[in-house]
Amino acid sequence: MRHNLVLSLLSGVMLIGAIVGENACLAGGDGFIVQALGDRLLIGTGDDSPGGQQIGQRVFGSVLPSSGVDRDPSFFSLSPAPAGFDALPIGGLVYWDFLPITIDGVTSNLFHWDSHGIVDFAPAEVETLSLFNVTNSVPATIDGSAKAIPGEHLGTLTNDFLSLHAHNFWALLGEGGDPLLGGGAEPAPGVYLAAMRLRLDGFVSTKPFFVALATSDTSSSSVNDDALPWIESNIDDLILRGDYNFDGMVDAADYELWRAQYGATSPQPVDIGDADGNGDGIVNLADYTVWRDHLMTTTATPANVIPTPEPNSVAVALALLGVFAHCRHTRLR
Ligand SMILES: [Ca+2]
Ligand SMILES: [Ca+2]
Repeated sequence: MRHNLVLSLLSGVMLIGAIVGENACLAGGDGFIVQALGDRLLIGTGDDSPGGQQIGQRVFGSVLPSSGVDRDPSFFSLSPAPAGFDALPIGGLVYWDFLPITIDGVTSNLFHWDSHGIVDFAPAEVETLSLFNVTNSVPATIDGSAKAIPGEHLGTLTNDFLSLHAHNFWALLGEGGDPLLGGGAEPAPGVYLAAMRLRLDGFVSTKPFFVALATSDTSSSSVNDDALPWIESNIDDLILRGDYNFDGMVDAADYELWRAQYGATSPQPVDIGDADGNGDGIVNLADYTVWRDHLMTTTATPANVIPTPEPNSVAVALALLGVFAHCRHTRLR
């Protein structure tokens, strides 16, 4: 059944739908807007009407159709940009990544809440959530594991008013489902939570943003009145800070990655890891501080060996100060 649905939907992919929507943070047809502010990408929600954007908004919810397959929420960018923001460069390729979320010490790239009682997200056990690439032919899929999943090519920026207009398909599938072939069991009812970021060469990636997609039998009030406020209230704690290799632990391996990436500028490939812990676009001393401050504060596997950073780590960091200053100078020219 889903196979046919996917194919029929794919055949209609060239149809350009209007971006219509309700308020940000509400289930509905709003899209994700991405704009720049200087060298940073910012994510938001809204539509393409004058003043219809809430840039900086990072939480979005939507109820999926019964097929579990939908080409909304979409992604778009405006040129000229909304007041106070910048347009993105024509020809630029926008990518996404799925990031792991940590809740109550458990890390997973896809959480589920059955929408009953208090909000209580737990890792999805058998379900998968996919988002397809620009041609709707290649999916990136999260399955509840504690991994970052590199996304695909979301879209290319054009010189249109809608300089990015991507209606890539989402597919929420139950056990045995295949994003390309469909099938499988129905996913457990409720709300599914994923974290993403968008990246574009030459720009600092967006801050993580959170997508709550609910099965069709979930009430919109469970999404709007329960799940989204819960996500908003926990937004700064859902991504484990200092976990540069995205394995759910803040340990010596993250320090090693920080060392290896020192001086690198965003965006870093998520499949290798990204040590820009403070999100300023360069892997620098401030990111060492982030790592140190969050070292083992939360772990998915507390029994793991307590990390033992090299005794000279601080000295190494301080020794790099000279390099740091040079990088800053070079970067600002
Ligand atoms: Ca780690
Ligand atoms: Ca940094």
